[in-house]
Amino acid sequence: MKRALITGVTGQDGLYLSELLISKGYEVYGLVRGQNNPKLGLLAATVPEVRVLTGDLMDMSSLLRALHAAEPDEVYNLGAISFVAYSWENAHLTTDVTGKGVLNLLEAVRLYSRDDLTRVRFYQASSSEMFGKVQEVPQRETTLLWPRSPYGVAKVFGHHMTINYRESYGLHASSGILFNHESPRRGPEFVTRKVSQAVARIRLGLQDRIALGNIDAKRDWGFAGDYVEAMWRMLQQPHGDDYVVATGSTHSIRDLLEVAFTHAGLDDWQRYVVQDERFMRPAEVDLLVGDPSKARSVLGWEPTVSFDELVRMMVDHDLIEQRALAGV
Ligand code: GDR
Repeated sequence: MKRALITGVTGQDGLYLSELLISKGYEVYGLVRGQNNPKLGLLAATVPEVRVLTGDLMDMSSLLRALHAAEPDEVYNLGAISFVAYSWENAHLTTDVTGKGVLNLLEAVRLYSRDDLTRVRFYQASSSEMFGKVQEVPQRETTLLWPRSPYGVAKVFGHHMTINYRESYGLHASSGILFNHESPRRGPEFVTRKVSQAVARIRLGLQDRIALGNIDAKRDWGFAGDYVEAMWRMLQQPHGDDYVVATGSTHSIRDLLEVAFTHAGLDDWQRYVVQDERFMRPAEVDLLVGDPSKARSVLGWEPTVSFDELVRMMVDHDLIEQRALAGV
């Protein structure tokens, strides 16, 4: 039986990846931060098989302890401060967790593995935010990185550190450059879920308007359940490498609004949307679209959910959830 250790196990991707690995017969250990973490209940309700270990990406000795407890074959580093807008207000903390946290975990894996660095395979959750002010369209593994947020800068550090551990020590380390990936489990601070929840509430008469920032930005949005499959496939290869994981199509937030409102039976989304300066970013990433051909050819990976299907899935979920919450 293979064993895996996942950081960020209570997040959207951590939950999907845990389910995937458990369905493949893995013993899954999840690193959870802090005392009485409120997300523990969600984890226990969704994937009760996960064995919880306590630790923090900023505390290397806790990572070493977790590695000794889990004795993993595979380590997936999904833990991060992941909300881009928040990273300007908390640049140091984002750098420590999202950037230096990767180094702490890589170093803990190296120390734990001692003289046999083939013992553990490592996955780093890198991000399309690293492309920022894009230097090439579509973005691929070799595109020059130009991050536009403290979060993006921290992810670039983690990405290069992962490559450095692969090249310096021969660690089986892979970096998945994942473009935006969403689901009904997405946090409500991210734009897709913010829209799907608002649309459901407007449809049910619980809310009148939604306030957004820049609705002209374009993203390559895929389904998170598909993307964790790509993570796992990376660690099954003979060598570590870097892969773009994306759908290859891009849509604006206007497109997202159009599909979401229409699906809920509401015409003319402009009536419900107001622009609010509070949601504008100091520097925006205008256009992201990935080229997933390497993931397709090497990993045999394909996305299975289209943009429209994804948005409809999220609106359907939120209509049920909001109806239940409001008792209507
Ligand atoms: P992103 O996701 O920053 O791409 O990072 P997010 O959904 O937050 O923003 C996408 C785009 O929507 C615009 N936008 C708004 N965004 C939010 N959150 N709220 C709003 O009201 C709003 N209005 C407009 C943003 O300006 C942006 O252009 C996500 C995160 O999951 C990262 O952790 C991950 O690395 C990348 O995706 C890939």
